[in-house]
Amino acid sequence: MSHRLTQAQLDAHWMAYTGNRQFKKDPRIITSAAGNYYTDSDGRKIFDGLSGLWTCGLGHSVPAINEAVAQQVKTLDYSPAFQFGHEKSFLLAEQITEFMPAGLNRIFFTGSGSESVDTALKVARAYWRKKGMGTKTKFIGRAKGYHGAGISGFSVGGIPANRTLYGQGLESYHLPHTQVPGSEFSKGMAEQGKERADDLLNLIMMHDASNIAAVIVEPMSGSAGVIVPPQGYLQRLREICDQHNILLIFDEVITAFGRMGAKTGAEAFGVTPDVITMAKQVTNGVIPMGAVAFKQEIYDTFMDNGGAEYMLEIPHGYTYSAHPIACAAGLASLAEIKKQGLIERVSSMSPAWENSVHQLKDASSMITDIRNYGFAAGITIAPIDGEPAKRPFQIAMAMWDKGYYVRYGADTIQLAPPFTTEQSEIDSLINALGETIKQQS
Ligand code: PXG
Ligand code: PLP
Repeated sequence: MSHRLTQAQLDAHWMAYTGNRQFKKDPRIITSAAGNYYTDSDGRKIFDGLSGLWTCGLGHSVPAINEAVAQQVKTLDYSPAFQFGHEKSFLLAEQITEFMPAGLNRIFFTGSGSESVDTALKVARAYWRKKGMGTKTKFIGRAKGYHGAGISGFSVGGIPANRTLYGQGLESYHLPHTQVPGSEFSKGMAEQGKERADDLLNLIMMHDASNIAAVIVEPMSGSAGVIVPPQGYLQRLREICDQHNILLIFDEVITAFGRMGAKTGAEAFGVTPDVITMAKQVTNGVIPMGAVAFKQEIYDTFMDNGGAEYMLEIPHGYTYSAHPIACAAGLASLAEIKKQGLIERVSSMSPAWENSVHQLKDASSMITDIRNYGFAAGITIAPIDGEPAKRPFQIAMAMWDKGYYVRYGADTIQLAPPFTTEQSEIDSLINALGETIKQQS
């Protein structure tokens, strides 16, 4: 408790997705970060078991990114996002397309994952209208999906706690999630569950494809606790969307740029959507930035139907779209991922990661499921009656006290260490977590 904040200062900040009352009684204040570790206000070193919020795969305080940001602040701190450009946004757009599946080669910049989702959904509606199919306005999301905190994101999102307070959203319907009985403790992609994609046919029957603009799913659900797609599931969604002329959007805010041991979730799972949303890892979390990759035909539809050349093809964008400092951070971050070979590293280390996390099964009968892919894992903890979120909270707090930051959400503990993590760090993280869960039993 060596921080210097007064109660009034603590109270002044209404913190995001935080139990404010509990936090302000016992604040967890982080003072610095370097490599794979934070330092807190007591001077303790804490392993970053979630890479920030799935943001910092390169670890913290990466010299090349720091240098690029420092240079950019001194050279061009801001430049207007509308009707004027600066070179780095075009360079970064081209860099991003190198990470995207072939054909998704038109990049729109935003300030966050939530704005990326808003952008993808607005463009989907506008695209159909440009093609003379303006009735295609409804969206299909999925149970347990997370698509950010905007009105559009909570509408297509499928985590009940994120929806109950907010009344009506956009007209959206939801596919079932893919955690089917019998798939517990699957390593990587489960064999069961593909048939849940066929529920899309029921929704199409109910609403008609002429009223549906897009299906949006995370290729691997992150926030709800690392829900890996069953084998063949995403392929089936793609097939149905093609057959019914519905856009398929992959929300890759967590999965793009290496977390899956591939450039994208699309690449990892072998399915190419029409649109990919991204954020987080694009700047290694150093500066807020999001982006959306569109297949060229979508972009061309707007260009070909844009009216007079001086007119906007789409009235959409953000003050901070393609912010020069974010672009500088993005260029440095993506260059560093390539230079350090981190996607290959995650891919080659993920079998060892998988073995380590699945060893937790023996730690406690309270663990009812373990899921993994790339450098991500979700561990489901049997709930205390009526308080499903309590045990994960207690486990995460006990881990923090031991020097490990892990994420808790609903009934799960989530792990997503930096791409630079050593096997010895994985071992110590998993040992500490096993011990902690045992102690809570
Ligand atoms: N889509 C997906 C798939 C996400 O994971 C967003 C959109 C929204 O991004 P912004 O930048 O607006 O927050 C996200 C964000 C967690 C956690 O602990 C996950 C997110 C954010 C905070 C916590 O799982 N994902
Ligand atoms: N609200 C007001 C009053 C504004 O002037 C603007 C932008 O000019 C916005 C909201 C949107 O802000 P942003 O472009 O950062 O999303």
